[in-house]
Amino acid sequence: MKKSFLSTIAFAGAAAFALTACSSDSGETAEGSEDPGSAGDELITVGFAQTGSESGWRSANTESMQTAFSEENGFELIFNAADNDPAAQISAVRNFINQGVDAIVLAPIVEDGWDDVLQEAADADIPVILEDRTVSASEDLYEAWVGLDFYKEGVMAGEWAAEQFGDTPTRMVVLEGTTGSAPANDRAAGFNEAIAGTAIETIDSQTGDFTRDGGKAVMEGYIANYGIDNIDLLYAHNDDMGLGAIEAIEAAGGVPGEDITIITIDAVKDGMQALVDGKINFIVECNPLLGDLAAQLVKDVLAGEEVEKTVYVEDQTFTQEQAAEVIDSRLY
Ligand code: GYE
Repeated sequence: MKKSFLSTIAFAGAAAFALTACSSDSGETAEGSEDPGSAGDELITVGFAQTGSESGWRSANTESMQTAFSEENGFELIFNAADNDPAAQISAVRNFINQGVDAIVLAPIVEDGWDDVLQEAADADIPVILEDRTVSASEDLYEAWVGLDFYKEGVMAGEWAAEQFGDTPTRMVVLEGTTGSAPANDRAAGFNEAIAGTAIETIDSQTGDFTRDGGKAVMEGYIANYGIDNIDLLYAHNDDMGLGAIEAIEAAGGVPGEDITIITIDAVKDGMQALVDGKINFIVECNPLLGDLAAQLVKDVLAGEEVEKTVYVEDQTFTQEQAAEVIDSRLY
């Protein structure tokens, strides 16, 4: 049955070359910003609407963005973190429009609900660049997106699960990311595609909101309902929820990584350490260092240059041995 995954892999692989462009579109030029960013020019004012600070991935992403959008690089950054509240994030973007920023960078918490405010930005001639997560709104309403292939991440996680458990009846619980977010939707879809036809059964799947506390609380519920002995596999949509779940398993007297096999996504430092320690069994990377690419897109769009509409950054996967080899040289 693993062979049936090949078409999925081929499809996902085709979409995931590092920095591969899927389509291109000409950027709009903001008024009065000719040749932005070169020496002697005024700073480019960028409003960045970040999701919040829910995870280690998010901390690394925020740092990458703040470093890239620095004054030395020609930017004045107005930073907003919405604490994972979609309505607050829409308000933040509306505020950026009212302030008349040169460009808006958005890491959308959820996919839906962006049509109106993105249209308002377009009406105000303020270009919008998406980083990290995607939106369901029309592509015409933003200039470009840079991020990761969440579907492929799910496929890679699911393929590993299928290899490990294949025909063996396996009871799996899932810790989903934020409901309605692109990575939660796509990581679920990719994983399910990859395990289709195996004997892996999803016995429960709930959101832990991408946080460590959320993952711990939901895992406590799973343990209370099913018992550690009746859970074989945990798929967590990010490292932090997996790390929270590890706390819950240990508190209940279980051995994470042995009693329950654990797969997570991100490959941030704490996750990689848990993998080296044998508490997590497999991690799919999700690279948070998107700042330089986002900053370049903003400069290019404001300079009226044609930019790629979709910019993918490539991810890799780690087993325990692979993690041990690279952990000291990881940047996040
Ligand atoms: O995996 C998770 C974070 O959108 C890719 O958001 C990002 C996800 C990341 O909270 O840790």
